[in-house]
Amino acid sequence: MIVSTSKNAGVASISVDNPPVNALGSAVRDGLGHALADAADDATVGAIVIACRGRTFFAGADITEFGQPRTGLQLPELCDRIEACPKPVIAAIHGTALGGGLEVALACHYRIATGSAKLGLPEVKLGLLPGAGGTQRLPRLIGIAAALKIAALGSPISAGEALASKLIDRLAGEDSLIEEAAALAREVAAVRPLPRTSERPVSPDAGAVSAFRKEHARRFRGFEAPDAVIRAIEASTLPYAEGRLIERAEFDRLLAGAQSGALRYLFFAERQAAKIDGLDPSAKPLPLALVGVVGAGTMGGGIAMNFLSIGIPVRLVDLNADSLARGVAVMRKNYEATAAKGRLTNGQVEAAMSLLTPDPALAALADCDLIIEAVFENIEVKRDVFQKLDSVAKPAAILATNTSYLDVDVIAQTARRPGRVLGLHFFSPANVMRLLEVVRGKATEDAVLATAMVIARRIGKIAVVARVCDGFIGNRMLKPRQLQAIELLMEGVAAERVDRVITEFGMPMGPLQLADLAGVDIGWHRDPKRIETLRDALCAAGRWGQKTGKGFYDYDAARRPSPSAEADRLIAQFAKERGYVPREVSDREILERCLYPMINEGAKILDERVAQRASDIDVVWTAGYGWPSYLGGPMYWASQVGLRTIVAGLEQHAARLGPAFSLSPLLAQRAAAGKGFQA
Ligand code: T1G
Repeated sequence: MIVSTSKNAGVASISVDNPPVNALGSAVRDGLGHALADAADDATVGAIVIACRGRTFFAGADITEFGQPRTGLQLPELCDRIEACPKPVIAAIHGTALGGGLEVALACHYRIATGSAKLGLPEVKLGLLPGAGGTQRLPRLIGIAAALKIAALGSPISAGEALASKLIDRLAGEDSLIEEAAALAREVAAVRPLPRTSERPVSPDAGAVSAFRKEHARRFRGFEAPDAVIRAIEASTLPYAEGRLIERAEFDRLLAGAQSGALRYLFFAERQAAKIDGLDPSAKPLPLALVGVVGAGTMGGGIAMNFLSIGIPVRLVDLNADSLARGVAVMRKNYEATAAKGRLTNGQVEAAMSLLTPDPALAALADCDLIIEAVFENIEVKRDVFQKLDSVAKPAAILATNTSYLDVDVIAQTARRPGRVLGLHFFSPANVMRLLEVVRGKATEDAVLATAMVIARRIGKIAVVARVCDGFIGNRMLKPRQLQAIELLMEGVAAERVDRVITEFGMPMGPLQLADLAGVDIGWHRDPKRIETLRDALCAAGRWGQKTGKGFYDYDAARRPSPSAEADRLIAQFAKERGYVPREVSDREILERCLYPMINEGAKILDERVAQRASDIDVVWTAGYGWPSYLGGPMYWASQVGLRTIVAGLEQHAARLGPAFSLSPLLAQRAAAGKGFQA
C-alpha cells in the first residue's frame, strides 16, 4: 500500500510509502486524494496528519513523469484540496520536504518537522519553478525576500531556519514526529477558521526583488528559470488565483523548454555516474578511518580539507618542512575565510584543523587506510613516491594518485599491490570543486573502486569513473579545444575574440584565459632557446600566465586580464615564421572549431570505453569544467544540435584541425544513423 490511513483518538494519520524518496508520482497523488476525502468525510476524524515512511518526506514531484502525458490527480489540484479541507491538516516532515513535497506542506494548515529535516524548493535546479502553488503560498508565509532565497537559489534550509521564519510551526524529536504531530492535530482540531496560507496577504517588496536580482545576476547568467521564479513570486502580491495563473504559465513554458530538459537529464546523469557497470556486487567498500596525503601544495591541502571537514583525521606529509608549514597555514586561512563568510563556525574550523597531523616523513603514513599522492606532475617523481609508499603503507591500504594526465598503470607497476592503486583526480580548488575523476587501472580491484565511490559521496563529490588514457575524460577533451584556440590565434584571430565566443556560449572562461590561469608553462621543457610551439615562444618571453602577470593577456594586480600588444606581436611573428597568413574567421567557425573536436574526442572516449556512458562525460564537463548545465553537457548538446551537423562541421574544418585529427567512427556511425549519443 503506497498510501494508508490509520485512525487514533480522532486523528487520521495518512502515511505514504513510495521508496526511495516518496516522489509524488500519480499513484501517490491519487492515493492521497482518496485518503484525504475519506478522512474529511469521516465524522470520527477531527484532524488529519500527512506523513511519509522511509528516509524522507516527499522529495517532490516524480521527475521521471515530466514530459509524459499527465495522468490522475494533478499536484496543484491535490494541494488545493488539502488546503480547502474542512478539517485541520498537519504535515509531519522528516528527512527532506522538497519541491512538490514542500508545496504539499504549504497547503497543509500546520507543519511540524524533526530538527534534522531540510526544506526547500529546488525546482530551479531542474530549470523549472514550483508549479503547485509554492511561488504563491511561500511568500504569504515567510515574505517575498525570504521566499526568493529559497525558490530562486534552490538550496534547502534547516528545520531551525524554517521555524525561525515561520515556515513551520513546531519542531519534533527525531523519534517522536508522528506522536507529536498527532498531539498538535488534537490541539488544533477545533481551531476555526483554519489558517489557509493562500488567504494570507503579501506585502510587496520591490526593493528586495531588485536587490536580489542584482546580487545574483552573475550566478543566474544564461539560466531562464531563476527569472521566472522571481516573476512568479512578485505576482504573489496579486490576488491568489491570478498569481497561480502566472505561476502555471511560467511552469508550462519552462517545462516545454530546452533548458529544463537538459537539467533533468543531468539530474539523472549525476546519479547514474555513481553506478559502475559490471562491478562485482559482492565487492564491499573498505574501511576508511585515517587518510594520508603526500604533498602539501595547493592540491594536497585542498584534498586534505575534504576529509578533515567530514571528521576524518589526516596525516599530511611533505618532505620539505617549509612547504609543509606553508601548506598547513593555507588550509587554516581557507577555513577561516569560509568561517568569515558565515558558512562555518570557528568551532568547526578548530575541529577540522585539530584532526590534521603534518609530518615530514612518509613513515607517518604506515597506518593509513587511504593515501593520496599530490606531488609534482612528473611520472618519475610519482613512481618514486609510490615505490616508497608501497614499502611504508599497510598491506590493505589504498594508494591513490591525484595525477591529472599521467598513466596510472605505469605508476601502479611500482607497487607490489597494483590492485590497490587507482587515480583520484581532484579539481582545483580541491575542497570546492564537485567533480572527482576516479581512474581505474587495469589491476584496480572492485572493492577499491567501490570504496572510491563511497568516499566521493562522503566528501560531497560527484564521482565519474574513467579508464586510463592520456588526460582521462576531461583533460583529454580539453586538449583539442585548446589546440584549436591556438590555431585560431595563428590565423590572426585575437585572443579576446576567441574567449568572447566561448564565454558567450556559456562557459565561465575562454580557452586562453583558462590557459593563463592553469599556467602556459605546464608541460614546458624550460629551455627558452627551443621554440617549437607558440607556448614555447610565450614561455621564453616569460609569459607563463597569471602567475607571471602575463601570458596570452596582461594582468593587473587584481589579476584582471587585458589584451597584450606584446603577446599579439609574439603570436603574429611566430605565425608568420610558420607561413600562416591572417584570414577572416566568423564567430560561428570559432565556436565550431573549439567545440566540435571536443565532441569528436568524447566519441572516441566512449568508443574506447574510457567512459562508461555519454552522460558520464556530460557530468565531467558540467561538474568540473564549467560547461553550462542548462546545455546538458557536450555530448547531450551535440545530440541536440544533431550529430550530422557536428560531422559536417568537422569535415568542413578538417584541413585546419591539425594532422592528429581523425573523425571518430562512432560519431560518424551515429550521425549516419540519425542518432544522438544517448542510449
Ligand atoms: N523524482 C524521481 N526520482 C527521484 C526524485 C524525484 N523527485 N528524487 C530522487 N529520485 C531518485 C534518484 O534518481 C535515485 O534513483 C533515488 O531516487 C535516490 O536519489 C510541481 C516541479 C531527495 C535529496 O528536485 O534532491 O517537485 O539512482 O541518489 O542522495 O513544484 O534525491 O537510485 O535509481 O539523489 O539521498 C523537486 C530531487 C522535483 C529533489 C535524496 N525535487 N531529489 O538524495 O538520493 S520537481 C527535487 C533530491 C517538483 C513541483 C515540482 C535527492 C534527495 P536511483 P539520490 P540522496
